[in-house]
Amino acid sequence: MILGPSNVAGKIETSFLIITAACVALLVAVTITMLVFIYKYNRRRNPVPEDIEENLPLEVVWTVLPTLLVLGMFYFGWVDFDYIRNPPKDAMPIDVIARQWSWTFRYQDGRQTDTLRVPVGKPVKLVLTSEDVIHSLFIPAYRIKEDCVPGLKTHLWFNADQTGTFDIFCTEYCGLEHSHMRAKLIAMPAADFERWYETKEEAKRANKGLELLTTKGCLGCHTIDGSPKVGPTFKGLFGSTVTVTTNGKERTVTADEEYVERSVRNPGADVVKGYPNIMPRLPVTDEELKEIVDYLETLK
Ligand SMILES: [Cu+2]
Repeated sequence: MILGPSNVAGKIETSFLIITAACVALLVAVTITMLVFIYKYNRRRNPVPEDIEENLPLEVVWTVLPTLLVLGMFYFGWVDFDYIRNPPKDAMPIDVIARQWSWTFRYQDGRQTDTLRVPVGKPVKLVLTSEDVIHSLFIPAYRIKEDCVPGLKTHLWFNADQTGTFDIFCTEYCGLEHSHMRAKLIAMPAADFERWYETKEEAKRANKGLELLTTKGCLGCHTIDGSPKVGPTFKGLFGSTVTVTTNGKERTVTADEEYVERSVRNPGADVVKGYPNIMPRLPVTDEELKEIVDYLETLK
């Protein structure tokens, strides 16, 4: 069996190899037979064709052999499918929430992150859902993917075998910024993971605003370092003068608390010049909004 960065990767790789090998063997056998027949039975060498009727042993062979071959392929596929679909009982559950166009990972203690951190050597069960349209979580290195459907809970599981950082993609075309809907999976040594899991709580309290921008997915489209992304950067935004289009008319406004609230609650009302009107409406409580404004103020 081949070894991969996760338990599932190795299994998929192995059955893929077996099936590919069977297909290549068949291709070679059929091609050779074809060439032999072309040579042996062409019109020059064999001017009068023979009429062959029935050949029981041959018919049995070409019925039984392919059937066994196909059943064998099915067997390898089925065994792995069964394994991949059924997470072990002790798997650590992590909720995955997809939205246009970012990912949120929610752990059992309620913490939310935009990066999926998992311990090596422990089974992890991802419970997937979406807040808007259909997305699909794809971890290429682990050879697993599953749709995230609004109103539905789907799942995936894996056991990270090696430490490392791996890509997470959305693999369902979900709108304009689909190709930017990426995240990272970090497989950490179990002890490091425990440490992170214990200490993160304090950091979260210290920087609630940033945490909210991360978990609500704002940073999927906006940055805090001054570089423009899909939407304008947050750096230096608060208190600045912004040119926006309101009801089709261009005007300038000061980015104050009211402006931020309007932008979050009613994203289409003021559209910043030079950016498309594509921001989704995000559910944010008054308290959360206050935290976000407080944080934006520190980026002045
Ligand atoms: Cu998506």
